[in-house]
Amino acid sequence: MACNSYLAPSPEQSLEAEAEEVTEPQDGELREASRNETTTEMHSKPRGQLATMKLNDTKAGMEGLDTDKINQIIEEASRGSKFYNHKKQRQEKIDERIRRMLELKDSFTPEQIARAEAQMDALTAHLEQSRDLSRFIVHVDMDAFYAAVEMRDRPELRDVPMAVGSNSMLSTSNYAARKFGVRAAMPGFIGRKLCPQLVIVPCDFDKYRAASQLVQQVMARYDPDFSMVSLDEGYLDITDRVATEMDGDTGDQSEDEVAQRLVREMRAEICRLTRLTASAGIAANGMLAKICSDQNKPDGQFFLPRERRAVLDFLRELPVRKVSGIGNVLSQQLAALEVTRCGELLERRGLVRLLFSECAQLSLLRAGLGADPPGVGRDEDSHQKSVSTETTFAATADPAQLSELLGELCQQLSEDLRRKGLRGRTVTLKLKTSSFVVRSRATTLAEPTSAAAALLSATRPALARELAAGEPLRLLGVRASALVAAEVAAGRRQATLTEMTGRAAAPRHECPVCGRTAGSLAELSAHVEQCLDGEAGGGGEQSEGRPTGTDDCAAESESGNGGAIETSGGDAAECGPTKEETVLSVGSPQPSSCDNVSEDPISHAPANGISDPAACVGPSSASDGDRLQLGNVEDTTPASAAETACGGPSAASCPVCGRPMPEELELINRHLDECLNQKLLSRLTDGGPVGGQKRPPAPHSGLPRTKHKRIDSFFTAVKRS
Ligand code: DCP
Ligand code: MG
Repeated sequence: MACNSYLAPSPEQSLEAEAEEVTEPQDGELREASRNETTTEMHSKPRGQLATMKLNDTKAGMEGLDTDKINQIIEEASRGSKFYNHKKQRQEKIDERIRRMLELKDSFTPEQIARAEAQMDALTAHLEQSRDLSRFIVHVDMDAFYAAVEMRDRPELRDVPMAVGSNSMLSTSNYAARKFGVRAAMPGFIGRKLCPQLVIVPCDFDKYRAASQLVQQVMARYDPDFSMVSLDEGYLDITDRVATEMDGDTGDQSEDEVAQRLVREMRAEICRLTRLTASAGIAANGMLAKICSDQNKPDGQFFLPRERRAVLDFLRELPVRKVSGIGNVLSQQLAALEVTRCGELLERRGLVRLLFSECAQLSLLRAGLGADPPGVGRDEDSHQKSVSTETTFAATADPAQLSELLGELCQQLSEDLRRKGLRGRTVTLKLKTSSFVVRSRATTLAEPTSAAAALLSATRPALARELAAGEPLRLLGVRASALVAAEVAAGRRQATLTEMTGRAAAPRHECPVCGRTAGSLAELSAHVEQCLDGEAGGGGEQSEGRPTGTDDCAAESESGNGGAIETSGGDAAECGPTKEETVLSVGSPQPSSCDNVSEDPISHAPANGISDPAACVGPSSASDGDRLQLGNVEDTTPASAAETACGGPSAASCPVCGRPMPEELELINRHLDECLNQKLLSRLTDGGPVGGQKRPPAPHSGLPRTKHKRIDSFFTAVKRS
């Protein structure tokens, strides 16, 4: 589809380009590097480089680059800057966390690992049983979106490497610039070091919003219930549309061929209407469709057959970084465990079980299996806890500029809320200072609103207070949470979003200790832990989210989205989120009238060990509990992961003893425990080695075996009567 000819000129062509003048960084980022500076050694990184600064070359258009050379230039260009110092501090914390993780890993006995694997196999069997391969889910993603809009409108930019943003931060780059290693979430001054002729143009959100509206018009024709997750990407379910076509005359085209043809037509229409190209992925669920839309970028599409075998084959060699939500930090942790490909997530599932939070375990398993519920886009909407928008800019303390920006953000948030038919009662101002400290200020209103003026008056005083402190800001964001449907808000009574989307009937999970209920298994298990430790105080009943105060830490640390879900971009958070988009903050906490300062996102890891609460992967993560109704699943059929991973049938038998398994996860876990203990006992009485080399028992870290056993034994969903 040759819609425009201005994508991806060769680097040679671009050498003739004239660099546009860009304002120097206002916060003195370009300082002379300190010669004596020591950098932290990291796993699998070139010597002396900060892993957290390494180029993420998994973005489309960045294949085959000399990453070592690029990383060296990035390192040299940024050393000594605030940006670099921030990254360095962050890397030290990541290193420390990985060091502790590896220490813990070395303390596990083979039996502990075998037990953990067996538990993951049971989870695998549940996921396999609920794997839905019946839908055609499409993920549409515009190519180099902001850059493509600028190139469309300014022909002189078409054949040169260019980026959109500022000398401090780039929002995106065109494909020509990507060949030099220039990409989104990179400071412009580093981009210029990589590509001296780089042209940087400022953002023009009105234009991007207008283009997005046109894209949405086209998408609506293929699925009226499509859902956008940012200005340039959205999900559709075209299953019904394909079925309708099949009822007509499609010649000898198969369902799969019809789906692909429809997507080609949709992309052509987008192109005609916007003069911009879109890429698309078609697969059985949103997680896979999103990965697929990146496969043939720019201006291409990729179809992944809706067959289990094909999905597993596709994922086996796929870099984990390609999975939405696996960002720099999590991928460093995984790399330390020798997991760089999705297939390895299945191979090392025992360690994943022992070392990561439950939310992350499940998400990583889903990523290895490609087994997500199909309706990702809509599912997110139905769980949606907040709507937000934010933008990064060159650091400034100019009150006029900042208040104008705040006005624009409130306007955009208002439009997003109205489009979704929602109003928010809690309005949060988020900001990042020039020294990368993230703060949020939340205000709870008397009435939920979607009005720009009300959003502005809720956030303006907080901004004024910040400005009085005098420190320049580099990011502003506004979030609406405590959402209600607009009709409900306007009517007689208030309903939660859950009620509005009909999810009130979903099973609740009852704590076996105190009898309170939680909205998801993840919440329940966190609660049970506290409850058993005698820590669960009052007021936590039927909590819908994590405690106040971790939202921004999640956004800062890994995902860029509250609730630890990155639905786009992949690593917007690497340099602080710069994506000007509507973020679906699924299952994220709802700050109420609080100020939250997050200077140290990493240190917010849960008390139960190493894992990062933000380390949830892909669109599925925050609603894990809701989606994995383990206690309600009938016909439990655990299979060995070896079988699962290599495509064998799911067996309803124990992966240890081969006998038929019970149906409830609680019973499965009990069976597995007994079974593994018996195996251990019989080996001991036979005098043989117990799973290889004998190790001393794990130190009392609070994380391994007993912990999981304790949590899992309560994994029973209790239907609310
Ligand atoms: N964006 C941003 N900051 C980021 C990432 C993205 O402001 N860190 C904005 C600019 C992008 C737009 O969001 O144009 C869409 O993001 P994508 O990740 O889809 O990137 P592009 O559309 O630019 O490129 P691609 O062709 O890889 O999709
Ligand atoms: Mg895009």
